[in-house]
Parts: sequence; C-alpha cells; structure tokens
Amino acid sequence: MGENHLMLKRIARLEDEALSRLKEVKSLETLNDWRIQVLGKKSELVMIQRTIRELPIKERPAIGQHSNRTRKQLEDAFEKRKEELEKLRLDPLLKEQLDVTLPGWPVGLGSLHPSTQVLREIQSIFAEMGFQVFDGPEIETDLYNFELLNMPANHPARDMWDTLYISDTVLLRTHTSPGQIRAMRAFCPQPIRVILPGKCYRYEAITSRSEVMFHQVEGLAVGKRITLADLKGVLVEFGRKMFGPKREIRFRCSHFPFTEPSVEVDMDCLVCEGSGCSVCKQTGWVEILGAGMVHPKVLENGGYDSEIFSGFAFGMGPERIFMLKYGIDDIRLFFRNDLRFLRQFE
Ligand code: FA5
Repeated sequence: MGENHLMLKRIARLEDEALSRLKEVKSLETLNDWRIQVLGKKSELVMIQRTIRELPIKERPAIGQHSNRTRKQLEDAFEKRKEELEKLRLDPLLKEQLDVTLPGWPVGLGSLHPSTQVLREIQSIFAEMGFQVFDGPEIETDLYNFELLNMPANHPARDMWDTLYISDTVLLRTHTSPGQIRAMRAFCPQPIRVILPGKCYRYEAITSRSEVMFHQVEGLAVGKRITLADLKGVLVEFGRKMFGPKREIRFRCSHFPFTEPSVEVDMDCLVCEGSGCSVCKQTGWVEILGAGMVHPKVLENGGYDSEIFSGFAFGMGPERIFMLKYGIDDIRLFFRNDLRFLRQFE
C-alpha cells in the first residue's frame, strides 16, 4: 500500500508541475517542447505507466486509472493552450493586452544643467535692472568678432583670443562681444540695455579653469550721459544679488581694444570675507569679469554718434561665477556629463 501511495503522490506532483509550466508557455514552439517533455515517449508519465504491470495485481487499477486521468487532463490542457496561442497568433492585438490597473513606471525627471541654471539666474538679476536678452550667432565673421571691435587684421590684441577658424573670414565666436555690434545696429538710434548670453569657443588648452567651449554673458548699455559710475552701480547690484548683500566690488585697470577705459572687476572673496585664503590666492579678491566704457570707434561701428552717446559693456563667464558660488574647483565637471556632479544641483 505504501508503494501505491508514493506512486499516486508522484503522479499528482508531476501533474501540478506540468500544469504550472504550461502557464509559462508563450509560443506554439515551446508548447510542442512541453508536449514532448510531459506526454512524449520518454516522459515521466509514460515511464510510470510502463511500470504498472510490475505492480501487484490489486494495486494496478488505482494507479492505472489515476495515471490515465492525469494523461487526459494534461492532453486537454495542451489542446486548450494550443487554441489560445493560435488565437493570439492570428490576432496581434490580443498579444498587446494592457492591464490599466497596474501601477505605471516611475518617470525619470531630468533637471536643468548648472550652466543653464546660472544663465537663468544672471538673466533674471539683469532683467530686474531693465536689461533684455539679445541673441547673437555662435558662428561669426572675422568682421564682427574682431574688426568692428577695433581689432583690424594683424592687430596684436587678437592674440588674446585663440580662435577656431572655419574659413579665412568665418570663425566660432571667441567671446560674446560681437553681439554688441549686432545689438547696436539693431537698436540704433535708441538707447540700449541688453545682455547677450551664449556659448563661446577658444582654441585653448583645457585646464581646471579653462574649457574649449564655455558660456559668456555680455552686458551692454548705450545712451546719453552713461558713465563708469553706472557700470559700477550695475555690477555692485549684480554681485550682491548673486553672492549676497555684503559683497564689495573693485575695479582694476586693464585693456580691451573695444573699451576705453577698460577694467577687470574683482569681488571680495566670499570664502574668507577678504582676509585671504587659497581661493583668492591670499589677496582677498577674486576676479569676476572684464568690462569698460564702449570705445568711441565701436559706438560709431554700431551706428551711434560717439559725441552724443556713450555706453558701458562687460563680459563674464557664468561657469566661473557658478564655481565661485558653489566652491567648485574644476570647470571640466560642467561638460563631462557625470550624473554624480549634475545631480547635486537638481
Ligand atoms: C572677454 O572675452 C571680453 N570680451 C570681455 C569684455 C566684454 C570686456 C565687454 C570688456 C567689455 P576675457 O577673455 O577675459 O574677456 O573673458 C571673459 C570671461 O570669460 C572670463 O572672465 C572668464 O570668466 C570667461 N572665460 C574666458 N575664457 C574662458 C575659458 N577658456 N573657459 C571658461 N571661461 C572662460
């Protein structure tokens, strides 16, 4: 009786396993494999049926009936699954059944790139002071990038900008300053208050401070009676809005061919509050931009009468502004697409 019981259990297990595997069968090909494995000549069920005649006579009917019933059930299940799969093959829409009650996949939200964030912040600070955004092209001509900015061919100051040329006269702009001429020519003779944000390119060695591609934000104001004091006022306001209300600005003499006088603008170091540290190289000041009063020749090239009009201009690197604000020591992080860096500023 013990043998008999074990055999019945074996048949029941075999049936359970076969039926649960049948649920996983998704094609007619694998269904055929299932049939060979479960009902074929070498299947466990056939093996069991073959050994029945070796059992004591009185045990044979129970095992025989049970195994036949199992066989019939498995054959029926096979036919039913075959029918379902054939139907699916004929009707591809059924294959794509959608369970609308299932929870959806979480949507991965992106975020603004740090350069875009700082550009927007700069734009909104200047917008409060009445500056509108004016766009210039990234592919420029030698005329706008240099000549109209008071740097004729062979002018030594051109060396300040290592240039990527597309042809003899076409280049990737090395700064946003050519936009000054474009803005002046678009607005003349109206007064101007614009900022010009955008990408610039320089044929320079890549270092922790310098990239080949980076952004600049140019500022330009043209009108009657605009002075260096206006430039200072605007930049102090910008420094305080960007870095906090205590910040101080100082001007240092400099030279740009398109401004006269020209200045480099420093801000007191926000890390050491001016007492000297490694960020400011112990000077208490960090450089934030170049600026000056628009050169009379440049005003004339833009269409303005330099006897009546004056203006100021400045140009800053937003990546360097962002680095200063968040204590980042390598500009290359901006364009490396490393999510560990980018996610810190989501
Ligand atoms: C200029 O490009 C002038 N056009 C700025 C200007 C505008 C002066 C209007 C006067 C009037 P400069 O080469 O210093 O200047 O660049 C300005 C800023 O751009 C720098 O202070 C720096 O923040 C950023 N910058 C320059 N080169 C790179 C570089 N390779 N990588 C990242 N940022 C840079």
